[in-house]
Amino acid sequence: MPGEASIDRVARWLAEARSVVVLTGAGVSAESGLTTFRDPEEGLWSKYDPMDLATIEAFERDPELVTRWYHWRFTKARDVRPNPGHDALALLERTLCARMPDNPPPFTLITQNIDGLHQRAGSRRVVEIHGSIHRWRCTCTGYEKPLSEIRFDRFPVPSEHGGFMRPCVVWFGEMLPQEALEASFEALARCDLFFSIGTSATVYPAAGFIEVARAAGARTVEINKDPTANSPSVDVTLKGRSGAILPDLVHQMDQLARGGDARDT
Ligand code: BV8
Repeated sequence: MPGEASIDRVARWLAEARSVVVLTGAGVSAESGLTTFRDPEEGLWSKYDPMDLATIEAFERDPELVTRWYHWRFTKARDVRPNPGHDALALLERTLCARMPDNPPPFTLITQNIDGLHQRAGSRRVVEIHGSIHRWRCTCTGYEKPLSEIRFDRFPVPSEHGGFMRPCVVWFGEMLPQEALEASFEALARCDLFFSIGTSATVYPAAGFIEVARAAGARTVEINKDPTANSPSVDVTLKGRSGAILPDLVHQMDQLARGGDARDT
């Protein structure tokens, strides 16, 4: 865990902030039991690199393999639970939105994750910039269906229109959803506090969001168990597990907001 002084300093920033943007990556779901993009996969999938599978080329080359991978990732995400890091971010959203007017938006959660765990923890203001494994669409018509309506009795899954069903996720080389990009840049341009949590900051354009926030005058904080490309330039790095740091941080902010001293416990 990082030093109490660092957490207390960031808790004071949170208590003073008018508009907070949080960017999360696969590291936030790690403590729920989901492997990150750069940790080795388990078992059958250990010989594959997610960076190779998460591409339109891989799907066109071997739609069965890629469909099986996403079905395996979906079943993993379905069978795990949000962890205390997800819960703390949902509580932070509720606390800030209850305390402040909606303009500028008090809290925006931008996630690179497709697992839906933030929403299951109760987060509402979630921008899924890399899409969601819980929605699939026809490769011919683009017609979307919730995953609950997909029958995985054949791989790849045929669509009713002569194509296949694919997950509504953004593969490398594909454009991000325009609406999600616009929502992200609008929140970043107005924020005064930006968090990068559980992401290696290597995938663009998400990895560039911190610069947009900094240009808007925001203070920047990184929460990660390891150093990242962002570490040299953020204002504060809280080194450690997000599932441990976030609950403490939100608790300290709440203590301050109630007029107590951060470490009154
Ligand atoms: C695009 C969905 C237009 C699928 C994913 C500049 C601008 C724009 C694009 C590019 C550019 N330069 C290069 C590009 C192309 C490319 C890119 O960024 N490539 C990289 C490799 C250089 N970008 C794109 O293709 C994007 N498209 O911009 O279109 C375009 C296209 C081409 C060229 C120009 C423009 C689309 C990118 C989206 C790809 N889809 N996911 C799926 O999930 O299957 S990305 C994928 O990686 C996941 O979303 C994942 O979240 C994301 C990033 O990884 P992280 O989340 O950071 O996960 P990672 O494992 O890397 O790190 C985990 C971190 O957590 C680590 O630091 C670890 O230490 C930490 N951690 C672990 N446990 C914990 C923890 N921290 C705290 N607590 C813990 N307990």
